Amino acid sequence: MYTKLFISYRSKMKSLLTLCIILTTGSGALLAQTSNNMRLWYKQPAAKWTEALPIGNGRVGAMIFGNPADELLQLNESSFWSGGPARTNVNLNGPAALAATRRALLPNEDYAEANKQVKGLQGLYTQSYMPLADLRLKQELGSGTYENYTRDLTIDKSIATVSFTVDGITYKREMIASFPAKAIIIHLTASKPGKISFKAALSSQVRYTAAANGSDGLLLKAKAPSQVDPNYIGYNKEPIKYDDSTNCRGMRAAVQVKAITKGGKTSTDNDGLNVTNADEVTLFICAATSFNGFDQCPVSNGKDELSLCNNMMQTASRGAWSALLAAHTADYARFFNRVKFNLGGSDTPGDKLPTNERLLAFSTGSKDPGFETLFYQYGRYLLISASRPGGPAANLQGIWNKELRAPWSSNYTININTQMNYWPAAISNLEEMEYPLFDFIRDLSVTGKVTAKQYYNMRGWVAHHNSDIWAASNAVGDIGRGDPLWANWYMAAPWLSRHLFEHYRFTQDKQFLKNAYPIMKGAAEFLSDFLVTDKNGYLVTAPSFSPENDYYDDKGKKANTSIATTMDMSIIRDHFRNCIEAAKALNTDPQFVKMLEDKMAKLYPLHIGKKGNLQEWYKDWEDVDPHHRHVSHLYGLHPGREITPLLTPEFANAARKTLELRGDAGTGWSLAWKINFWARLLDGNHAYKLVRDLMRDLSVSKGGGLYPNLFDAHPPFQIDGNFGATSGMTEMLLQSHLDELHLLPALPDAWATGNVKGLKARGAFTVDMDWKDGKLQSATITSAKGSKCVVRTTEPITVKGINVKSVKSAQGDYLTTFATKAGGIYVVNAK
Ligand code: FUC
Repeated sequence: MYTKLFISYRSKMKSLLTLCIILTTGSGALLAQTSNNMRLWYKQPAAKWTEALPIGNGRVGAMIFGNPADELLQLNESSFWSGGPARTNVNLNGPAALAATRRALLPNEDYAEANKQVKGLQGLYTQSYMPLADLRLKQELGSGTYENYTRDLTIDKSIATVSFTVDGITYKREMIASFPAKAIIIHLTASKPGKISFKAALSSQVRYTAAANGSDGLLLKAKAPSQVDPNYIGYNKEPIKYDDSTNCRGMRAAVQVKAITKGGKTSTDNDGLNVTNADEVTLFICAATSFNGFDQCPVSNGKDELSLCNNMMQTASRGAWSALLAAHTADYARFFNRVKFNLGGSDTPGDKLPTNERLLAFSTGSKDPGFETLFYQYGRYLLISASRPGGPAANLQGIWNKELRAPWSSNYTININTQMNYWPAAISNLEEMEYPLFDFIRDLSVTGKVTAKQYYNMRGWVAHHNSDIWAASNAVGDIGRGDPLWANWYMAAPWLSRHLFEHYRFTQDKQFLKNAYPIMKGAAEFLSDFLVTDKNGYLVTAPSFSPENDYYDDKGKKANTSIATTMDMSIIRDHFRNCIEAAKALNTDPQFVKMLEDKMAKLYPLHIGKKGNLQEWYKDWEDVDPHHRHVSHLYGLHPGREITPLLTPEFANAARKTLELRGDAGTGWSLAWKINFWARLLDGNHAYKLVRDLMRDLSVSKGGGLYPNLFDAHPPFQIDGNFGATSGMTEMLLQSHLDELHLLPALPDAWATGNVKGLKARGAFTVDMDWKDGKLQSATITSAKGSKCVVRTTEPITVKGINVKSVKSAQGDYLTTFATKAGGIYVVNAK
């Protein structure tokens, strides 16, 4: 998967792997550390998929139902998608459609006509992320009546356990998705010898064959559809198609299962794999696909999934369970343990209640800070489990999907959702988990260059609101059948590129920036070609959208195609600024910088509307839906850095007004975004209200909320809300987007006392903090690269061993500046 582009993180991964091996040998200590609070647990098997528990190693994932006599592991492999490499040349009418759209918009502002013409810029829909297979274990359990049932997921070790007693015998299944072993492993035990007997069988919803593989295993061969229509498209008779020819559409996949037993015996027949009277069983599950890169034919030039899967199985199944578990835990804990977050105090009802009941109690008002920190860490668990270097980026459902036509194709929705997946990565000390996103951006910049040329006849690269593993970059909509409201938005390239620049800001890794810069520049080239001058001399975008909202135009008509929406202009300002800073850091491209600076000065500015809100559109039009889930015009507040109460108080007040008018309600990810917004407005109590709103059982919440397995509900399940919440909660504790370490910027009253360890700040700093009664007590700042450190606090501070002066800022809090050394550790205390 890697190309030469991001060499610097490849070499980092090598040292990381070495470290994992070292840790593996000494992992006993790690195993002893599980905190009681770091688990989800239940008293009954999952009746629904959203009650099942997710495990994953970034590539293979499973949803575990935990039924004693009929266990189900619903399996996924992250590269298993329908279709094949993105099609080009499907619509060569783009440049003409763009010209017609622009004629309608400028200077006549005929928005209805523009809405019609802009459809001419659409191409095909993206492909869909596929479910892979189901593994069922029908276990023989004497009388069958079970008691003492529990199932849990321990998120600081990444292990799921099911245990129960039947006829006085205690049975246990421990399950892991191991990154080092490249396998899902189930370890079955019983409290009496010879009592483990079950039949294992594999099946799939896609085309497949399943057969015995020797006397101790199974092999499933699957084929993905050549085409899957999005679930919101109903006009095709055959929404799921297969192609058995050698066309490059429809990858292959293989799944192997193998049992290693102590005692008893194994056999296979037409119905599956039989294990009889074993004392202990280790069951291995490996999977591979023929996916060979976004631009490679997965059929004739596909990877050899059968031998890949077989090799993985050979290696994994050589290991003993205890060693496999230790290696897995060490590998996982290496990432997970970097951040600790405690809110102290009483954690009633805490872990004593099963998670579904705990969620209900919390939804109706219980104070349970331990539940908040569990949910925070669950976001980190999910990111480590769904996104590992070398694999694809986490999609709308991470890697967990049970449906052939999943909601919104379980694809990459890049008008917020995919980006939100990665908001917690850098700040919550999981920078490596973002590498798959960087690979994806690189791929998208390749297809996006073709799209920029074919559809717009412009330089650089462009990407629209949807993509897939094939890095589709065109506007979707089936060449004119989609609604421009969502289909035609084209600002994903600069939005995604900000992740590249932010990675540099966090790590100060110049080599990474050097590799990323051409991609950032390509996105800026497209924008600079795209900008046109309006009648007042401003540089504007036309057409322009504000995902996925519409407005009433001057004639009172509903429209969505606009000119210079606030989101467009905010993204462009943000991206040009990032490019300028990147070029300066690399000491390169002075002419390009000059061109960007010139254009920056002429961009259509932010406006405050008649209601005191930040204007969303070119003019102060009314929204069709004033409570719309997208709050795109606040891009400059978050994830951008243009609007802040500290430096642009007027716009910050307008942003606040916008949020008040929009209201707090929303889909899961919308609530999550609002946590981040309120944190950036430095209003901890309002941010906390949104945390509580998001952490509600669906039976209590009216919009977004949580399922019993704490997956975020749009509804339906969409994982971005989990990640966006972890990001927002981090932003409440530490912000650094203004190149200063703002400690406890939005601490809510409910989090009056606590501590956090291991958060990351721009400038390559790691920050630990302790606070009491709402006030910072002490902090430890570790500097990796020796950057200048500016600390913002509400009270003056001292820095041990350094003579510093806390200067009262214009905003009334204190700024303390000091030089750091690479590797230096600085202890800060409140005066
Ligand atoms: C965007 C959002 C929807 C949903 C979808 C996957 O289109 O507007 O709410 O999250 O992505």
